[in-house]
Amino acid sequence: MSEQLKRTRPAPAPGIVHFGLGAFWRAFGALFVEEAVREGGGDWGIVGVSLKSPSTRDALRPQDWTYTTVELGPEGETPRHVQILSDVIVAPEAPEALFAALETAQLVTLTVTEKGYCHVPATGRLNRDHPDIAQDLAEPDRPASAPGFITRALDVRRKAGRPPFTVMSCDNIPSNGELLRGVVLDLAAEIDADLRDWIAAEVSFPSTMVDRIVPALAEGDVDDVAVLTGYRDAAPVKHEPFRQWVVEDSFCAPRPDFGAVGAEMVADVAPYEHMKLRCLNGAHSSLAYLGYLAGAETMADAVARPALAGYVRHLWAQEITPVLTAPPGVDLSQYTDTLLERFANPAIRHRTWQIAMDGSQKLPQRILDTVRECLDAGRAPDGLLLAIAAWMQFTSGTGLDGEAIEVKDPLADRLRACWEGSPSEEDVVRRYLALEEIFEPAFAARPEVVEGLTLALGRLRSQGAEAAAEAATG
Ligand code: CS2
Repeated sequence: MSEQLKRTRPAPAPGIVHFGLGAFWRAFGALFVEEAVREGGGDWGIVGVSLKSPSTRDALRPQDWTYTTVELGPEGETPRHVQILSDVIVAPEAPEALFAALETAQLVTLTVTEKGYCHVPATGRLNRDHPDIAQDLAEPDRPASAPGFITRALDVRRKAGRPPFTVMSCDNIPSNGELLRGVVLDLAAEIDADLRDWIAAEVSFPSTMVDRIVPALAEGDVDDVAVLTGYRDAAPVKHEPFRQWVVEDSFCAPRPDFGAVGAEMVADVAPYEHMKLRCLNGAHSSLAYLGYLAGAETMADAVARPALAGYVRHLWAQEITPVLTAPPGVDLSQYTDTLLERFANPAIRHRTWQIAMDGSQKLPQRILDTVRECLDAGRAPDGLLLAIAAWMQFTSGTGLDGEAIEVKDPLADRLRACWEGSPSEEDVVRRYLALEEIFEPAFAARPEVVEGLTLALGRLRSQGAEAAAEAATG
């Protein structure tokens, strides 16, 4: 039995509050912060916040909030003992501790996944029907959502006459800063018009593009890491070597020197976000649904199948990049070649099922924008329409051979209801397209969309995922 992992050096005094302490942030942003402190010093300890589950806090507490990351490179596994977290708070259990941290923070960062923004995916506006938002509005000083805590903490700073912190979203959403700003302003406007105006004038919400593949902890990881390091860590994280962080350089308060440790500080993140969301995440989601239905457990298994590798190459070359503007100095065909290599890394056991989760929140920015732009440009997005059809099949809760699928999605019940009463394929498609949270009515009404999806769903169900992928892209 190996020894328990323990802190070997003190954390810096806290300066950052991070919402959403999942595997991704611990293997990405936390490393940039730790490196920036190593280079330039500063009080940039991170207070990690979980909004719901206590599991990360409970795992990290006995190890003094430290943990191990393991980089899975071509030359083997490189462990690192990360010691930048100064505390972990489970918001509903200790709201006062969280407000105390937010009173002195300079920077608030978020990786709460798409659904954590409590917005309507098709419009980007605050979803007032969301149960957490209902709580934020009913009792603004006992909020439930990340935007609710941020709005409340900003109000406290305003009333105390103190300057605000910067609020930086690090989730896979286009214009994530602007989206978060809109949600916070909508929420603040309901609470107090002066608060709304103060936030609008004083607080920066930089947008960012984040990229590193970090699968969820898998069975066996804890034991593997104990063998590698000699220490028992209840919450290690494995990740690929690649990382890219593009940050809009717009901060209303001090920040660590991210630029000194490899982040690209730019004036406009939009071209980078579009490239990453459409090329990486769009391909990821497409391969997740088709791959899962074809029986591929991981992304590497999916791209090892010639039909699916050919399919994703076609998506990039014929559907996604022709309607994309490359960021300055980037060659999109090189970029997508690198993506295929990253997806194929067999050491990264990134499950298709994990990526398939929350599709209702992911599809608009990953796939639907490209489909619309292809149609406007007179290009046939048959491969992406097949991906949407595969998502419909996946969210029916039943695979192509009749096997049950566990569907995790905030709209899971409504998605499954589209299949009730043995409807025809065209009816299934029309029912899905009627979900306005996901599909804008003008998009859903396009005949090419209805016909293309009906054809794709029919092919998928009669020929199977791999043959349908070949037929759509051949
Ligand atoms: C993935 C992303 O789970 C998913 O939806 O597409 O987490 C992806 O691995 C990251 O965005 C890569 O940067």
